[in-house]
Amino acid sequence: MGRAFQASSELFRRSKEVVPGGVNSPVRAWNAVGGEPLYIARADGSRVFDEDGRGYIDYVCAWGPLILGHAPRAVLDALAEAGPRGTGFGAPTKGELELAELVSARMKGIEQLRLVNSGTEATMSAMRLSRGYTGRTKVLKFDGCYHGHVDGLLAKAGSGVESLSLPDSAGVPESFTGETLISGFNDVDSARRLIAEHREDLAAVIVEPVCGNMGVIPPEPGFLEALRELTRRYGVVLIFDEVITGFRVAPGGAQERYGVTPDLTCLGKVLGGGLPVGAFGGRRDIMSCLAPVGPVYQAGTLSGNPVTVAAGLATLRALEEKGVYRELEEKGRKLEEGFKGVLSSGVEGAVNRVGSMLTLFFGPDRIAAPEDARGCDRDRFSRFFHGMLARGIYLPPSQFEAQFVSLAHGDDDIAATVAAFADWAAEDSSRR
Ligand code: KE4
Repeated sequence: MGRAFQASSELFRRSKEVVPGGVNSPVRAWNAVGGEPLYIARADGSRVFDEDGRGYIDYVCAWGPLILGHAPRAVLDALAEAGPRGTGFGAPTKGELELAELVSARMKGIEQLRLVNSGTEATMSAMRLSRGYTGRTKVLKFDGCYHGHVDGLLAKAGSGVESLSLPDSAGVPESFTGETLISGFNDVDSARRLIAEHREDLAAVIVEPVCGNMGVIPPEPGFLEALRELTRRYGVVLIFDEVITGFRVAPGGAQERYGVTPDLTCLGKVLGGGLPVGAFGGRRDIMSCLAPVGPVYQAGTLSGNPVTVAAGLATLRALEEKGVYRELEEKGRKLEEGFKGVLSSGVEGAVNRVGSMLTLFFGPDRIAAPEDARGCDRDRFSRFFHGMLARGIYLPPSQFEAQFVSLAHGDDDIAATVAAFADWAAEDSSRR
C-alpha cells in the first residue's frame, strides 16, 4: 500500500502475528478485492476515518446495523445513561422486556422472543427449536443464502441442487450437513419438490426473504408466498432469517414488506444498534418448547445484556420517527438511479435494491438468482472497489455483499458517490 495507507498497513502486518489473517471476520481481509484492509479509527454519521486520517463515505455500515449512521446521538445518550448503571447482571431486566415487547409490536409473527448475541446464534437456535418442536430432523435452505457459521448450514449443493448437501467448510462432518437440503433461491418448483418429497422428516425451511449474501437479490413475486403455503400444508416451520432485513426494509422487516408471516424470525444487526446482538422469535406454541418452559435447551451468559439492549431500544425508537422509512427508501432510490444513470452510459451491469440495501453488479443486466450473481465480472468489481476507495467511497469489499444507506447519508453524499462512479467508469473504460 502507498504512503496514504501506511498506518493501516503497519497495523495489518502486526495483526497477522496474533489474529488469524489479521481479522476477526474473514470478509474484512479484503481477499475478494485484493489489497490490504483499512483500519478504521473512528466514524461519524455517514463517514468512517482510517488510521491515516482519511475520511470516506461509508456503505458498509458495519454490515447493516448502523441504519441511523455512525455514533448517532440517540444511541450515544442511551449508552451514557445505561453504562454507569452496570454493564451486565446475568439477570432479567426491564430493558430486555421492553425490547421484546417493541419487537413483538413491530413483527406480528413474533409472539415471543429470545435474545442472543449474534445472528449465527439466532439461526442455530431457531433450527434446534424447529427440530424439537416437530420431532423431525431435516432443514431446507437456499443456494446463495447465508445464515451465519452454523455447522449444519455451512452446506453446499451435492451432485445436484436437489440432493443432500455436502459440507462447505473444513471441520464440518458430512453427518452434520446430511440433514440439510438445498433448493434454488426463487425456484418455486425446486422447493415444492423437495418439501413434498421430504415432508415426513422436514423440520424447517430457512430463507433470507431478501437474499443479501450474494449481493441483493429480491424474492420474485410469489416465491415467499409459495414457501408459506407449502410449509403450512406439511406442518414445516418456516423461518425468515431477517438478520439483515429486520427493521431495514420496513418497520416490521421483510415479513411486513412482502406480507408473508413466518413461524419463526431470526434477527440481529439493527436490533443492537451496532452492539453484539441476535434474537429469534415467533409463534408462542413453538417458542414455549424452549428451556426453561420446554425441552429444547438454549442459553447465553450475555443474552439481553443491558448496554446492548439500551443501544437497541434507542435505535428502534429512533426508527419510529414519522417518515423515516420513506426517507430511507428515497435515499436508496436516489443512489440506485444514480448508479443506473452511469450504467446506461455503456457500463455493463445491473442494480438490485430493496429499500436502503442495494448492490451494483458488473456484467449481467439481470440478477434474479444466485447463479446470475456468480456470472458477474468480479475483476471489474475489484477495480471498482479500489477506484471508489481512491475517490473517498468505502464499499463492502465483495461483489456478493449488500451496500447499506443510512439516515445519515445526505444528498451530497449520494451525489458524490455517483460522481465518483462516473469518474471511475470513464477511467476504467478508457483502459479496456
Ligand atoms: P452474525 O453471526 O455475523 O451476527 O450473523 C450471521 C448472519 C445471519 N444471517 C444473515 C442473513 C447474515 O447476513 C449474517 C451475517 N452477515 C454477514 C455479511 N453478509 C456479516 C459480515 C461478516 O461475516 O463479517
